[in-house]
Amino acid sequence: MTEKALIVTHKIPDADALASALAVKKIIGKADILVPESLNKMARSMLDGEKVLTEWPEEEYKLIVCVDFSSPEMCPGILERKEKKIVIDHHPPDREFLKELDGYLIDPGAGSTTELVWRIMKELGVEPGEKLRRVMMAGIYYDTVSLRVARKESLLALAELMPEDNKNIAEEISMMGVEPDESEKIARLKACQRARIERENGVIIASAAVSAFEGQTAAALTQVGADVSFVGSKKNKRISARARPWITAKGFDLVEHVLEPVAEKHGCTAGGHKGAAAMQGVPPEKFKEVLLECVENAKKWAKRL
Ligand SMILES: [Mn+2]
Repeated sequence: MTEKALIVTHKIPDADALASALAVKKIIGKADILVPESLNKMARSMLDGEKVLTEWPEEEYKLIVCVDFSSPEMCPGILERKEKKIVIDHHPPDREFLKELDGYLIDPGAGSTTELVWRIMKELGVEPGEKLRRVMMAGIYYDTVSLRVARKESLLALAELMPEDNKNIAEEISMMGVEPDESEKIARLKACQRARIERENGVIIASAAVSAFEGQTAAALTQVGADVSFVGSKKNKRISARARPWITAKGFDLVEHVLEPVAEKHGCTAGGHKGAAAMQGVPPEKFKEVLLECVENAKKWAKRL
């Protein structure tokens, strides 16, 4: 058994997951990072040469630290590991997974996992250094949708992390060189081109199927005008959903009102936040049907507005 800890992100890690992993490594020191499955361009630029594993190692680690996920579907292989596990996350947790854990810091009210790790760093007096500060800023920035859904806690953490170099937030973030892959940009544009657009009681609902980047493309659809969007990838067995803030401010919750009832019916799992959520494990043969049911549920809710 190695003396090291293994820090694990969810698959297809976002900036928050990567920043959290790097920050936890800074705290622990003796640790490897595992990014399950593969690295995209954004991940490579955030990691900036930092070596990470993309497959589960054979050897046993002293501890596994899961960052930015608390449901095992987000990280295939995690349940097979025998090591002690702790979780740092800001998603509503999977109750069954909690029973497997030896400890956790889960705050679904937090805007990002990065700010939870920053809380720990401050507590322990760990100085991240300028490079990691910028990485952590990016983690908070992207998980709060470029600060649009940032609450006070996220902004305070961001301000504390900001280097004293007189640059503004957009300049700091651009220094990370985080630009989406061309394939992601194309997927976003294609989703806009192919979207099925429906209107119900003043709510515009857009849905589309793509081969990948369903989360980013669902976000793109709400950016260009949809109030609620659903984008699914049959291959990834996932449907991602987004809702604009005006509609969540009226009490709409994507997980509770749309995804959970559909997921339950078809034996999938749903998770996320009221304005940004996803359904995993969608059976490919039912893909179209499930996507349609999501749209129908959103319409039902819109009718009651
Ligand atoms: Mn996150």
